Amino acid sequence: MLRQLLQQLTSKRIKRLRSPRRRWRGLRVESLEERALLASLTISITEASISENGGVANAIVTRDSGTSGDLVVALASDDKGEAVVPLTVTIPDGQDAASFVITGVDEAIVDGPHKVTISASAAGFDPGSDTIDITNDDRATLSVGDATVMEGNEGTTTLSFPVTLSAAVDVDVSVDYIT
Ligand SMILES: [Ca+2]
Ligand SMILES: [Ca+2]
Repeated sequence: MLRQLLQQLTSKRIKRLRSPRRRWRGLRVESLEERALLASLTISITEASISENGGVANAIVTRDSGTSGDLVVALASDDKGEAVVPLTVTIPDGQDAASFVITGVDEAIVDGPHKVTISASAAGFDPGSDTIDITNDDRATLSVGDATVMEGNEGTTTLSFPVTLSAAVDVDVSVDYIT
């Protein structure tokens, strides 16, 4: 009886010892496959923000797959009305990175800072991205026009004053006034 029990226990223990090893072998294969798929691109933009009017930022795109061969990387801005980048940049053979510039796009609208995402992609690589704020350089002035009304003989009469802005504004504007 005791011998049988010991045999059962030993056999269970051997199974337990073998089973994790089998799983571990499986895990090692999966891990290597995943690692092979994880080549990726990263973008690093030096400046946190630039002006829409003449602002230029420097950026670097890096690959983590070694330095062998030219790699043509496609670049994109998610808001070409605020910032543009070259269509492509090439990481040369023997290098793991290449630099490019981001250029602000000027317009005449009074707007707040816009966050723009710059992304890099290439076949066989996970894409990379970074963001930059494009700041506004436009101003608008308020003006209040004249109003006239006949005074009448009694009661109250409404006077309407036109309030205008000298330039287009991309945000709501509230105006305080006193009479
Ligand atoms: Ca402007
Ligand atoms: Ca603007």
